[in-house]
Amino acid sequence: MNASGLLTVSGLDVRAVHVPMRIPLQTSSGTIHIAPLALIDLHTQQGVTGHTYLFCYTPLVLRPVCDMLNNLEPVLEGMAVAPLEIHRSLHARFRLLGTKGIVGMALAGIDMAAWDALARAEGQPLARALGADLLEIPAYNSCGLGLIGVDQAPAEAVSLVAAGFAAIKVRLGYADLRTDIQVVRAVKAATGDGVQLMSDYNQALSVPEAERRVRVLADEGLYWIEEPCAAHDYPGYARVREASTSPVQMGENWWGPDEMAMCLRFGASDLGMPDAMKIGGVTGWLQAAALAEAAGLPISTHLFPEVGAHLMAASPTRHWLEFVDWASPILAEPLQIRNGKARLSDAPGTGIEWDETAVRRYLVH
Ligand code: SMN
Ligand code: MG
Repeated sequence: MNASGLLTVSGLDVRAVHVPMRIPLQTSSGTIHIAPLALIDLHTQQGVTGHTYLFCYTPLVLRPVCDMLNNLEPVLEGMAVAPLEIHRSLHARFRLLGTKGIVGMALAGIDMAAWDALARAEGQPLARALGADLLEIPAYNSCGLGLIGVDQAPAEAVSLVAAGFAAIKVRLGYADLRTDIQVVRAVKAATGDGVQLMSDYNQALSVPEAERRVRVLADEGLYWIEEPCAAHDYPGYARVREASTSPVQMGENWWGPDEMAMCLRFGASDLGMPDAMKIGGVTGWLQAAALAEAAGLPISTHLFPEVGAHLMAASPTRHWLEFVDWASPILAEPLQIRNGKARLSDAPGTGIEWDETAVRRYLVH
């Protein structure tokens, strides 16, 4: 312990892996076959190590994110593991450049690893270290159901439900609205009434086209319609929301709680789904969760289900956990889902431990 009784950072280990995805995901902005992950180990002088990973979306960004993290190692060495203070000082250091993109990803990784170390040092799961309890969090299966067309979507939907889920998400944004509707109907017919169907456009539409499609989709029983148009067009979203009787969902592209606050100011969405990385790690999430409570906004997670389950437990307006299994092949204890709910274990921290054999298999040199 240092003079203030906190852990002290002694170093960072950063590794790059390409983890093959069981089901490739075809979205309106391209197909993802592998998960490019930056694995972070934050070491402390006291022997406690915090673990986390960053999902880098494209292999083109994986190495730069790892370089950024390695560049930050000397800055972190000797710092107390006080995540709020690390957050403050690193954000101050990058004030002139800003903290979106690669910088923001690296800062969020450091934050998540620091919180993991802190909870481990207390011998507590992260949820408990945040003052929450080990709850069961309702989860939807998001591991597929990309833009694979009306012939393939129903069978893939059935397989996602068969994995033990009562909610799944279908990607939309086909060239014409007719195909969107055909796919939604085919998936609903195949999975039955008991299954909730979320939908995601991944920003594919113009505002007028989104207004047109959400009006027609009103009777299709979609649980939510996610990111119909460009993520930062909050006035545009307010118009789409006005046109839609289905709840509008967005938030995976909020870079920090200030962008979320701006979205709320425009009344742009019915629901929110911050991304643990883009929102600023655990520290950014807690700020977002407070904003959500004040605004009465139900919030769900985006990717990162391992840390996300703990964050949901600590979120007063928790809604749904997005389940993806993209990191599972490199984890010693992947997150367990039973009866459609994520079960937080009492393992310390986020519960992330590497399966070192698998990590070596997927290492990018
Ligand atoms: C998504 C996000 C990141 C990668 C692939 C797909 C999608 C989601 O927007 O919300 O799951
Ligand atoms: Mg999405």
